[in-house]
Amino acid sequence: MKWRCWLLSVATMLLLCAARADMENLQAENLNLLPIDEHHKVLNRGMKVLPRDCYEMLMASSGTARDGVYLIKPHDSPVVAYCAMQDGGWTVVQHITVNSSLDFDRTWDEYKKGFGDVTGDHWLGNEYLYELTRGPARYKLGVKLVDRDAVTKTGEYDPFQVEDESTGYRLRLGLFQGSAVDALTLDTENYLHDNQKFTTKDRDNDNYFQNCAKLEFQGVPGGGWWYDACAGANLNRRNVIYWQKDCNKEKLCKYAWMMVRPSETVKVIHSGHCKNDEL
Ligand SMILES: [Ca+2]
Repeated sequence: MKWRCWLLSVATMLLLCAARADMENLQAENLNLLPIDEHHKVLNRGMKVLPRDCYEMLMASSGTARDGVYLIKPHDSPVVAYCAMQDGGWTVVQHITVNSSLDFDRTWDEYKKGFGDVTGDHWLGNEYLYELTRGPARYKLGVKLVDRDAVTKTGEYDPFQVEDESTGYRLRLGLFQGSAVDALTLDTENYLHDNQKFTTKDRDNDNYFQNCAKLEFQGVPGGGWWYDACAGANLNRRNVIYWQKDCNKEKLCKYAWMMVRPSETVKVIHSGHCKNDEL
């Protein structure tokens, strides 16, 4: 009996040590975006040369990588991020659920380094948006909106760049295409988000006489965004996901995602047996 107890405790200790060593191996600059009990969810832990983004990870896996949390290395430091692999290797940089328990009313530094949980509602961080989109590869922004009837609309801006902190993480957007209506580069509401600096409750870079990030709707402030004076779209207001015509006070949306991917990606064409008249 004593032996059995001893063996059991040794086995337990070994297991604990192994688990701890495993945890210690997980190094990422933004581990605050992944609770410790979710560290096991990182799908490419132990990978020697980390991919720059989710698309590179998908390519490294010959297209077999599944959706989930990965370590990527957009610049000098590893970062945890959620990869939407089934949609083509997108690196998710924002996700919000309407009336989320996650507070999006945050400071400049919180928006800089990110907050939330990469497996759920979160903002990956302006610094990582800058690192991902700084080049040399050109990037595009994907937006996915799901309304309360589960109708999904999408849009892409190509190219997409967030400039560095000294410019106020200025937003640069190219041409739009998608099933949603462009709400960032059109000024139909007299608000133009393209080329704006980022504004938070403690750093007012917008074009309004007050701070747009502090303006409340039903008691909830706008949160950080590339405000004009103020918004034709804002995916960081917790109680109303706002995307001009597609998501607003009357037409409630339930979820939104923002994702990035290199823009010069080759579309895989599944070559079947084509009849001549189809060619
Ligand atoms: Ca202002």
